[in-house]
Amino acid sequence: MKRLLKNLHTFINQRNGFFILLVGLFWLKTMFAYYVDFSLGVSGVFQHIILWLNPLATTLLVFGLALYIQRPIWRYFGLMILSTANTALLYFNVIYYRQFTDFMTINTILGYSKVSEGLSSSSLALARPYDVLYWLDLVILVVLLLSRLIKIDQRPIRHHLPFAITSVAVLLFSVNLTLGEADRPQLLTRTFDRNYIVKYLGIDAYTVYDAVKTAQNNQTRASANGSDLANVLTFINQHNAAPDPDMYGIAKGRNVIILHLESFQQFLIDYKVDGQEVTPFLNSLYHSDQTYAFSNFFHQVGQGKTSDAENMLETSVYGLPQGSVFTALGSDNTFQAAPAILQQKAGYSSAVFHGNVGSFWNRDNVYKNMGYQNFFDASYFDTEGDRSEQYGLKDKLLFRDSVKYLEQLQQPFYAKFITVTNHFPFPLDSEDTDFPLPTTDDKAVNNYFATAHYLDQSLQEFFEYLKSSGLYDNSMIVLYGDHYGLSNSDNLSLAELLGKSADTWNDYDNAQLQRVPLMINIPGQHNGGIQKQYGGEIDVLPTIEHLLGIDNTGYVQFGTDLFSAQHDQVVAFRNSNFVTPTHTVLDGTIYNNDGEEVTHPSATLKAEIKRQQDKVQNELQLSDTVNNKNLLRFYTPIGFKPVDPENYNYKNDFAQLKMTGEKLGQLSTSLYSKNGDRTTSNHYKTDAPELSSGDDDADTTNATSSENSSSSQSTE
Ligand code: GP9
Ligand code: MN
Repeated sequence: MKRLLKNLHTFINQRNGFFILLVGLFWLKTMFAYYVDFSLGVSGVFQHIILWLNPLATTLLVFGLALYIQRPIWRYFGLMILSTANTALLYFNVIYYRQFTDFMTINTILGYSKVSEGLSSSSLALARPYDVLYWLDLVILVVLLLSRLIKIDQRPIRHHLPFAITSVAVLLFSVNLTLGEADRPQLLTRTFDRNYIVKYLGIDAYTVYDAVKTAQNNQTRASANGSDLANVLTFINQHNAAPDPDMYGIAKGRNVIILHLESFQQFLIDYKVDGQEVTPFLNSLYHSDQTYAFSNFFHQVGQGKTSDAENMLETSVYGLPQGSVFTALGSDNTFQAAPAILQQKAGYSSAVFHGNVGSFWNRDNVYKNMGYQNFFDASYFDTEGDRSEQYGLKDKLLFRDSVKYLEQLQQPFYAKFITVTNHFPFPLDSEDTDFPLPTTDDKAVNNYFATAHYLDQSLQEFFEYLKSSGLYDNSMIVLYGDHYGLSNSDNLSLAELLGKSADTWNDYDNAQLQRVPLMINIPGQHNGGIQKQYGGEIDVLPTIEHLLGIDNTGYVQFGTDLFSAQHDQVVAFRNSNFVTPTHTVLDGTIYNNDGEEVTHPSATLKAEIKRQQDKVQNELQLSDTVNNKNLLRFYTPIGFKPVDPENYNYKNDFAQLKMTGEKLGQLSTSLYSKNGDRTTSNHYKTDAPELSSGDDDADTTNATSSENSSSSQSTE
């Protein structure tokens, strides 16, 4: 033992030993933070290996910089400074994470961010006794150095050593990045979640990545000038589409419930497997005369998938050509979005219900900028064990467990439910399904029908609750599929199920499969039915506004009301391809809508297609300018008040809603108040097997989790 200590002492007294000690200690602290303070959702051996590896590469790289310093005393000093700075970065992120369940961005660190409040004096309240562990090693080392128990090794460093260490670090980092990309393709291009970058690449790499992105964004924003906005406004004015007077305001004053159907494609509607309807409930809704059901409605997302769909629905502005506008720009951009518009123009309250972590797609920040008053993310639900699948709480439970929050919203409300169970590769516990699967050679294709069926059942249960609780009759329910579930390569296996052949399957077929449902259910209306006009996600907001009797002139919205006589039926895909009621144009190739390629278009057709192609390109490019240059910060439509994200804090929404209801007393319009201050949860009937297997008292868990967070809540 004594010998071991002596050896250790000798080792530390050598310059290389001291370096290795510092790197090792920092690695340990990072591991501690990963496993104790952060919840990174690490699963499987492979992800653990990446996690263990990732601090090594960057720590070697950063600490290795000190080795380039020639004078020993300064080299040691440099090492200690770098180690302290890196510990500070790690520790501040730990504190920040305890408050926001997210990592600090450069804008938060510099205090520029509008949404993510930085660390304040109240953050001290978030410190824990064991935090000493983050700093203890540095204190001990300084004492040992000052008291010369550790001596500064005066020997010069061999000149190739720093270079060798940097090279090893770069190599390690490349391995790390490759492993990360293998486990999570498009990790950096799509940037799903800050949690993911930290999980795969570590805090240091994440911070540098965020700094580079921020600098690029700031540069683009700084280049914005007057003519950018003028071009956008000219386009918007030219594309103004007046409402159909018969439809305008038919849903005025109703609650709006948006049901975001994950990965749900139109072909599922009325589709049967073994003679059994996949989505009997949605089919009945689709064919109801109380539903305006669109049969030629397309998703228009890019790499931002769900977040792009959300962005279009909320703002009628497109996503970006690469990456997600939510994660790339959403923390700081100015939005003029549905929750704020509805609140300001018609007194709506607002909420999102989603069973995944709030940081995914940067929703926790973006929603504040959009003016969402409440965001019930995974922290408000019991998501333990078999209650969750991949991206969070299973749909049946999401709907069921949201009711206690939903009933507290002041009416009219604008409430959005984002489902997740029907997500690629569509796994589902056997207890949740007995649906017969097709037997193609693609497992994802087969499973898709079971998760879609499950989603359908969850919607039926929710609708039954809406009816029995009384919410249904004064609501408008908008259901839409966010994007494809099966990719173009899966479509080759899907082809046979659609009565086609993989051999003749082509781009045209892929494009037609980008149809997703849009159904607007307005109980009590009886002139609904299947709507054949062509449209896309960009058109939903203007349509909803007009149905609610809200005038949207002057707003920067790229879509047009689907019911308007002037509605533009050219549907742009994010890659500039487009579909019209007569043609489909893919990378310049023209197809008629029977799927035949038009090899010799007439001069008139050619000119028409060119005009449409130019318009699509111009529209997408203008939308990109709005996003990239954050143009809406310079433009506020008349009668609109810019959103102040600092008004929102999603930590104790439940308690706040209850308080609002109590304060309003007789004037409270929440369902809960209308029900004589009693919950309507008992109206909810579900066959979710997760509830019978164990604890089905969602009330206890949810109440505890939200009340816990409210007590640790220190801002506002
Ligand atoms: C996760 C969910 C999925 O929260 O919305 O996003 P997607 O992978 O479909 O973009
Ligand atoms: Mn999605």
